[in-house]
Amino acid sequence: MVLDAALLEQARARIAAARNIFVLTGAGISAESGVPTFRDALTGLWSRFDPEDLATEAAYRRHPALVWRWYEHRRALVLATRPNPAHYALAALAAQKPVMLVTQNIDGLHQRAGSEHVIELHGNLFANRWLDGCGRCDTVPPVPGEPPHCALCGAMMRPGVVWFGEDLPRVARYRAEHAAETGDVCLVVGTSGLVYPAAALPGMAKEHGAFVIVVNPQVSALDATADLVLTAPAGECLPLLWPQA
Ligand code: BV8
Repeated sequence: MVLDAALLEQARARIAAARNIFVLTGAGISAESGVPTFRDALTGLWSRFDPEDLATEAAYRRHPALVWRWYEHRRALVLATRPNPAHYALAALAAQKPVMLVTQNIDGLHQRAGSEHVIELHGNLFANRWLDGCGRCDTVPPVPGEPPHCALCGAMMRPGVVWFGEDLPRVARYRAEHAAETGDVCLVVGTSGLVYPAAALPGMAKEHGAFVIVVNPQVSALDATADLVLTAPAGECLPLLWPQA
């Protein structure tokens, strides 16, 4: 992928001059780690489903084992991968200037690359919680491939992620909106810009005066909001945008 030198230089200058950078990442930043993007995540058993039909509470109540195994499959996938140069570059940037890192991803790769204070808008693949729990839930020994159940009330454990139709965690949403309102540069990396309310954040940043840079090898719904689009994979591009440790 040949990056336009003038655009690269313009992006470097904007980032170097920035006081406070708001970064929004999506599934594309983990693609070079081998984690399928959200819209590519449905393989094998789940290939006949649309993610928006599987990542819902209704689907989980209807087919708990199918949905639970999809998350178990994705947990195993993520555990077998490593952060890529894009994740590490963002961790290096945060050592040079204030970075507010907001991610739509649930894979935890930013944290494994050394980023702290990651704002996880859609939860985390490794944080389960109870569905209709009694408040004192404790698990019976889990059956592989089946969601664990509470020994006291029989409630089912569920993935600690935000499903479609569910509100975002209040604190994460507040912190993400604050980042959009205060960042003087908004760096959007690896997202199709199709899932709301996360996709509204770069527009909010622009309304508050931020310079918006999009990094994506494909066109995205956020290109129209961007002041500058770098058409490149994140792992190749981000390490070129600021000094690495
Ligand atoms: C809610 C966790 C309301 C689960 C996910 C307007 C306003 C508000 C809501 C809506 C709205 N319009 C519609 C809605 C409803 C819905 C929605 O947005 N639907 C879409 C499909 C139209 N939103 C919701 O339901 C949200 N909740 O609004 O609740 C509410 C309010 C009060 C009270 C009750 C309810 C919840 C949305 C969260 C859903 N959960 N994930 C799981 O993962 O299993 S979303 C899921 O999509 C992932 O988190 C993923 O990250 C996210 C977004 O997708 P992307 O990250 O962009 O990934 P995608 O595959 O699409 O694109 C990858 C990109 O990477 C591509 O552009 C590709 O070109 C690029 N790429 C590839 N390789 C690279 C690369 N880029 C860089 N480098 C590379 N190498």
